[in-house]
Amino acid sequence: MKKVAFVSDVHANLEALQAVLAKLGDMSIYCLGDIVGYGASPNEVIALLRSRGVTSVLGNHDYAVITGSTSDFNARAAISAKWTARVISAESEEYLKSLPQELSFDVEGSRIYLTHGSPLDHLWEYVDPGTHSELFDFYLKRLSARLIALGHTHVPYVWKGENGTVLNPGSVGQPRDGDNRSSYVVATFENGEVEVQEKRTSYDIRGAAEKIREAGLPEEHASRLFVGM
Ligand SMILES: [Mn+2]
Repeated sequence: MKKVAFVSDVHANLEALQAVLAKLGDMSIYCLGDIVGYGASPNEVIALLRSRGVTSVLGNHDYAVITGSTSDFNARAAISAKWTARVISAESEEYLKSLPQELSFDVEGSRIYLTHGSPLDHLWEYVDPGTHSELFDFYLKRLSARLIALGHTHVPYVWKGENGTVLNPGSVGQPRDGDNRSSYVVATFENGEVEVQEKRTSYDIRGAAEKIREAGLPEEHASRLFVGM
């Protein structure tokens, strides 16, 4: 039996990441990208993920920071990406540049596949069960995976079909499902079966929002944390 945690969309929110990591003990942790962007603590979040040994894929906000390409972003997201590119250390930038866009590996004999957006468009495509569930069995078969974990939408779900499980752990640093607590999942692998638990934990939203305001980042990035949207 092995327990694995999936987190995503930390978005430079150190207070949220600290709260989630405190719940996970020494569990293996995988991150589905968007480590930076929106929030005010990119270097601290990268350092914490690295020191905790978290394995991550690249998200579209991480990509924007390392390439300077923000043409696909709205104005407020672009401001944050440019700010992040200015304040990020050389070491943090090297780390983001080292991240793959997809990753697969085995846990207890079950194949896991990770990417930020979708298996067909790693950085940008938004996937949710409402629009994509007919594709989920196709993804699972094509990737020979028992579990696919995706990020990007900041809305958690767990979908189970005959061929396996597709999930999104939601967002650690900027939840958008109306619940302001950090979202993540814990998957238990045993005898070829996967059981997934959706988790929430509250964190110091006030502290994270204050840092965003002090950094002069758009007010909306701070105020939305309180409502979880
Ligand atoms: Mn994101």
